[in-house]
Amino acid sequence: MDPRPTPQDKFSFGLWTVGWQGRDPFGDATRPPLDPAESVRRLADLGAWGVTFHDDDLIPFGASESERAAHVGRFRQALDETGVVVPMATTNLFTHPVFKDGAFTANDRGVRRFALRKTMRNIDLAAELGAQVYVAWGGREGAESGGAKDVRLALDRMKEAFDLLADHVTEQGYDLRFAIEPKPNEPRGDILLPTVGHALAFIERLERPEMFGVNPETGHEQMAGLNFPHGVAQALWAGKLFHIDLNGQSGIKYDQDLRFGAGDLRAAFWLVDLLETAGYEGPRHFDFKPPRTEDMDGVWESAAGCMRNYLLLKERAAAFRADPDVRQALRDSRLDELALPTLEPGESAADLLADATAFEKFDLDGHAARGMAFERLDQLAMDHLLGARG
Ligand SMILES: [Mn+2]
Repeated sequence: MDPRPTPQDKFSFGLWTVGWQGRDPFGDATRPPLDPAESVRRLADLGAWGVTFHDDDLIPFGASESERAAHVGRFRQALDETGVVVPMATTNLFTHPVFKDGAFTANDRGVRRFALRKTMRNIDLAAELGAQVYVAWGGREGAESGGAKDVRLALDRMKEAFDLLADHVTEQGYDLRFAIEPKPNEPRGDILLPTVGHALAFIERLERPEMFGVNPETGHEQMAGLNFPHGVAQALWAGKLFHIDLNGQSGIKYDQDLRFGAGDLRAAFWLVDLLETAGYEGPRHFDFKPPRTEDMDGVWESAAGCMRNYLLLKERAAAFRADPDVRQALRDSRLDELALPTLEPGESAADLLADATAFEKFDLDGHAARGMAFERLDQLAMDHLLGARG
């Protein structure tokens, strides 16, 4: 009952998570800056496998070439010392005032060109550091008022940007794929590609759709009132779960970025059950913010808690799946039947139309009267989640 994270668990953290100083729209920083090399060492001590970054987390915006090289060198040294890997990187296209109206979809064409250059520059660094996923979160791609953004044109510009970036990665021969991160709002009033579903549909319009997947974040889908495990399941079904951002959120409100397992614990249980049973092999990446009430001890406690909660839920989910009573309950709820194709092999529409048992002789009342036994199944899940079984 005391799981310890190891690199095999593939837990990764953004530098901006443990490094968040606690600045929010109403208050100043409550914690000192954290050196990226120190973050790498502390995360390695806790059992993390990977670390991820925005360009500006590692290299302050506007740094000279020599400063840039020094920052990257110090980071690389910490990676080499600890064996921590860089599975993913991303671009900060939201902090600097120049991005106030977005980056790839800013109305100002010069800003769009600058944003592409900034992104391409960091893609080169990401590839150099061995990243295989490049996340794109368009936090400022959106609007507060209807006339301010022509959404159809903005999507043209978004497509243009991603097509160009995919060309760049292909031409350079990088082993890198993109993961688009949806979010419904915050910081913009309404953000483009607000949910996993919007992003999946958008990807199919790109020139190289095979290079694009999604990076769903727990809290982002839950801010829209959506079922996070369902969104992730659809991404898996589409072969598009390239990366995932795990955190906690308590319902429809501002983006809380709580540690994983906090907030909607039941959704976290079903999510871990899904990832572990679906054979997802990518990083388990935590994109959370240690609350600004915490000092540095609280920050590391919070980071350790993300991994601990994942591992505890993984144990609970495995016990649930292995329980003979659960297996019976799954059959009683006819989950095995859902796995059967609705038509017989080779059966056509005409064959179905000719099958009287499917309609004319179908036992409508019998099927309507039969309960699904889902409450028994769900209570078994609750018993496992609460540690009352197995
Ligand atoms: Mn978030």
